[in-house]
Amino acid sequence: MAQLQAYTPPSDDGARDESEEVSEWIEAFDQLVDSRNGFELSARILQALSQHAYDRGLSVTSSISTPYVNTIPAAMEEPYPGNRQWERRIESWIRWNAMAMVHHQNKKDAGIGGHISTYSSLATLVEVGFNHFFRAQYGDQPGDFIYIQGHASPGIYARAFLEGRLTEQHLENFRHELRSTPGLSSYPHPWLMPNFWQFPTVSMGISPINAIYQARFMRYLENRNIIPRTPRRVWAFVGDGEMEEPEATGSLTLASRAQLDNLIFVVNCNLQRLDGLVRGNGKIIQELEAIFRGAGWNVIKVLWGCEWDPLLAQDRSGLLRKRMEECVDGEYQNYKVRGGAYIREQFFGKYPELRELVANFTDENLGRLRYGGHDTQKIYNAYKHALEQKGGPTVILAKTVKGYGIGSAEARNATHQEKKLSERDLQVFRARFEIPIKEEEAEEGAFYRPPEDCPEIAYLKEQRQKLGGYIPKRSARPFEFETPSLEYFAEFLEDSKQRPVSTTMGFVSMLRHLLKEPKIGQYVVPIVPDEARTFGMESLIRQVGIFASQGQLYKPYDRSMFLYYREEKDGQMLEEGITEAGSMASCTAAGAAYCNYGIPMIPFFAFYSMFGFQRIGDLIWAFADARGKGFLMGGTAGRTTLAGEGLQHQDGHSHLLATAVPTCASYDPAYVYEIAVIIHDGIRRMYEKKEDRFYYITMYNENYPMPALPEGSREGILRGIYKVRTAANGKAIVQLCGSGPILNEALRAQNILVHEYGIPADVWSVTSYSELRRDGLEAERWNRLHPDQPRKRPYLLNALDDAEGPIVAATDYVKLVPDQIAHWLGERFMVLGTDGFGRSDNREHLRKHFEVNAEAITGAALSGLAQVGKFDAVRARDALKALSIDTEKMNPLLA
Ligand SMILES: Cc1ncc(C[n+]2csc(CCOP(=O)(O)OP(=O)(O)O)c2C)c(N)n1
Ligand SMILES: [Mg+2]
Repeated sequence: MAQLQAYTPPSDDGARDESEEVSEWIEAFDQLVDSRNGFELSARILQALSQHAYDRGLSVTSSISTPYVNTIPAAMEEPYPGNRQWERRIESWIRWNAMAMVHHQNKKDAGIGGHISTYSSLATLVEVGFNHFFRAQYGDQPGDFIYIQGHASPGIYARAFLEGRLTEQHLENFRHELRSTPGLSSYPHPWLMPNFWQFPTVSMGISPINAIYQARFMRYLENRNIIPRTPRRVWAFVGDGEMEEPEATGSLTLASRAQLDNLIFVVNCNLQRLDGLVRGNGKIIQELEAIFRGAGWNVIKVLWGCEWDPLLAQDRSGLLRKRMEECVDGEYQNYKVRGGAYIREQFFGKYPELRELVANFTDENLGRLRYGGHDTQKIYNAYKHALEQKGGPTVILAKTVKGYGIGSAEARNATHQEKKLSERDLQVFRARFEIPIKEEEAEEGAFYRPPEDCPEIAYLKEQRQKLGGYIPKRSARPFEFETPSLEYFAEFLEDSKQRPVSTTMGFVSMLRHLLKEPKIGQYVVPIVPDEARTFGMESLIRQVGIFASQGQLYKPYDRSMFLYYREEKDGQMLEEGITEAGSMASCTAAGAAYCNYGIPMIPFFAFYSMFGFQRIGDLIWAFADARGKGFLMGGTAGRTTLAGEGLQHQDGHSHLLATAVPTCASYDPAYVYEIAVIIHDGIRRMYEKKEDRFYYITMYNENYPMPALPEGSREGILRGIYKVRTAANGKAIVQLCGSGPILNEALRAQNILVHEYGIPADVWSVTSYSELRRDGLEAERWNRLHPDQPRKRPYLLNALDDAEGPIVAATDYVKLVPDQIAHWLGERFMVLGTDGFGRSDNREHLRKHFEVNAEAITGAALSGLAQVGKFDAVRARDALKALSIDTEKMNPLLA
């Protein structure tokens, strides 16, 4: 793309002479550009000159941002292909209805919220897309993916209303989802509107990063021949304020590295966010341009509408460009708020030449000089150019006005929060956009429903038909899926023949095995954020290769070794580098592929458990909203099992965070066979039974011999609890529960209790406190709502049916994790957990410190028995001493 370079005269004396000389050079250059093949030739000459200047020692590093004008010069634009008059009307009606929807609802139900001004600034940007670019899925056309600014949802609903997809009742029930009549969710949520919204976008930053990884995942599927290569695009409409989120900019270079020319960002640069300007003292568009260009993106700035073209054409001296460049966003906001007379004085008036330039303009006309983001012609050309771009992603930085057209709220700092318009503003709006409704109706904020047979509606429908139908639309496409039988996992259900192994090692072997499964192996997507070696997954790199869009451009130094670092164009593994957020975005693309692509991809995202839910919880929440499926594998789990790493690494609470995600089933298995049973059933439920859920499974790096799957334990493993070792010397009078490697501590405590104190104890593996809790709550709810029916009993109580005595639960997680079931067990229940900051030491000392070792469990059991009179209290006190428990030491919570 050729850039129109503006000359900025230096401000010191002597500028005149110099400027004449510069003008001569520019004139000569213009002749070159206008000559035959002049475009390419002049670009090459410039490059050569710049190289030569560099060689001569001149400091001419190329600037990372370009002048503050449109990237596409007016002379290079193509005429607009649509019916501008009809499109303007359609857009105006949508604007009106979107505004009326929010206005209405807040009059009816004060405080219900909603947003007017985001869509007001975005309308033309999305309308040009809807009318001319966004392809829907139909027949064998796969359809584009559109991520829309969450706060613009009223506009998207208003368009669907004109299209006849939503009724007036829907609009009337915006943010009233829980009534008997159909309602609309506040923002794009596939969970709430599963046939409409495809992508959750409203938490700032989530949409940009997810869109990037979506585009990359599309290439992954194409390169692996799972889907055909098509011209499908990912469009992401994001806010300029939203670009401040680290997630929004954090993965930009991936898009250029992976050459994602299927990706288009449109940043709605209305210069404002919620509280005020994004960059009052600077220019957000220039800053974003530098960021995107630095990250290797093709940047198209759409700043000025057509009304500016003749002015720029007359600007031979470059003074207008200079003025545009020197104003900061705070000033641009002033111009929009204060109007034409102010613009004349403050913008053009700074230089007599510029004042002269607009001498023929009325103040009103000056006030109507539009920004590029409200000009269909400019937007169309930018989109067209983006589609033609090859070899990398494009961002369109479109300058707009926040609250465009909403009268006294336009461009004000408070515009984001505007919910209701004054009567005057409603009338101004109605007049400005020529809404064909009566004054009284306008006062009410009534919806405008155009006659079904008017040419505009026929046009709107026809344009969408040409592009394949209506969007957004989410349709879970049917897919065939057959879960391999549990026998396929047989080797993981066996014991390890006394060989000490970790659950992580077991999982990795299982994953390798699954990748070889003839039918579903191809759908498995291993994802790691630079943690493959941590989890012993190097062999996987060799087995299926790392996906690299360009393959391997170098000969790896370790090529001769068996486990060399293998990168492939069609590699199956996603090695994301150090970005849990990016990895989760990949997991999201893969985990929703069953719906978006109709392919049952099964992500296994393995990460350091401490850097999962805690760090990227919001992305996981959005994954759940998107009805994502798959497995999140929390490695190096547990606050005392991961030795040495200390405070920032030792995870004792991810299970607590996981339990709050409604569609997440979280498990803390102790044995490899437990993992096998859980993964096998998970695949069956998610992909064969089509349940919208996903799994969080922790895996540890402690090695111990793995036993074989005990008969009859499958249901207990899945539901959350089963007995692993019954007391050998009579009926147990105390119950010990353990999870993960802490189960071994419970088993050791069982031995101490029997050998030292003659106490029989049963030991239980609790694979999931949260599943037990959910089941318990479900039974409780049913009982509460059906007081006259026979009571349902939680699985937990059935499992513990005749279990006697105190129940001691020990976990490598915080006490609140087991506490999830305390509710049903009353005073019998005693919890040992790892509340507090992690410490650097070995497992033995960590478990002693956190009071979760076998000694602590034994001590708790004896104390509990003493409480109920089944053990002598003084003997219990002495036992604690004998077990080396320091009863006066500081609580590890704050130690
Ligand atoms: C992670 C997150 N933080 C805060 C918010 C609250 N919020 C909603 S909209 C908004 C401002 C958005 O500004 P911008 O991205 O520029 O969009 P605009 O409405 O100006 O188009 C904020 C802070 C949010 N939705 N998500
Ligand atoms: Mg903004």
